[in-house]
Amino acid sequence: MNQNKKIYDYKNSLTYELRNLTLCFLIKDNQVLLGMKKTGFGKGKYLGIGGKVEEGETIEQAAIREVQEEIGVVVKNIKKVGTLNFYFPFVEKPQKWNQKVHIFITENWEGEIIESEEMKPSWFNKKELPFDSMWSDAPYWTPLILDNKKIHAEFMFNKELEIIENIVLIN
Ligand code: 6U4
Repeated sequence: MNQNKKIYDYKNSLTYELRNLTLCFLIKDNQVLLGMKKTGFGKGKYLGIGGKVEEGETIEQAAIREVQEEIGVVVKNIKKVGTLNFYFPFVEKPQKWNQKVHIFITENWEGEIIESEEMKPSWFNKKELPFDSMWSDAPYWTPLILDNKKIHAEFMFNKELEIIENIVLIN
């Protein structure tokens, strides 16, 4: 495919729905909880807490389940604050990589935050995020959702997994 092909053309050429994943950010005053992913996709990076939506569950149920599995707490009153579409047209089997991530935030949870086999959680000041250790798209949208904005963003990556095009909409 032509490297100059735009997100818009590419997404309209897809013949399948994007896979749904979740990301949840726990907020305490001016701090946000990120997890260092210890396994799988994105190992070694800091990100919100989440994972794949399983068959038979809603996206919100998946968000709650993933937080419980990964850091041991039950989140309450989660608020949907955005969606991210990620496109990887230049990798082998893009259908395995292309995905839609649903973002939630919350200030309420029950239980004690713990480290699991999948995640090592840490608190960060909202204004001092570890972008060098996060996904390259994180600086485009994380500060917005932490500033209470609702967003939709789309990112297209090249073969080296660098961003080659992005769209960030604030609702
Ligand atoms: P398993 O079931 O073990 O294969 P795993 O590979 O551990 O799953 P997965 O797919 O459950 O990971 O979750 C990936 C997580 O990474 C989701 O919460 C969504 C998040 N994520 C994916 N791409 C991202 C990106 N570009 N920027 C970001 N988070 C991303 O900040």
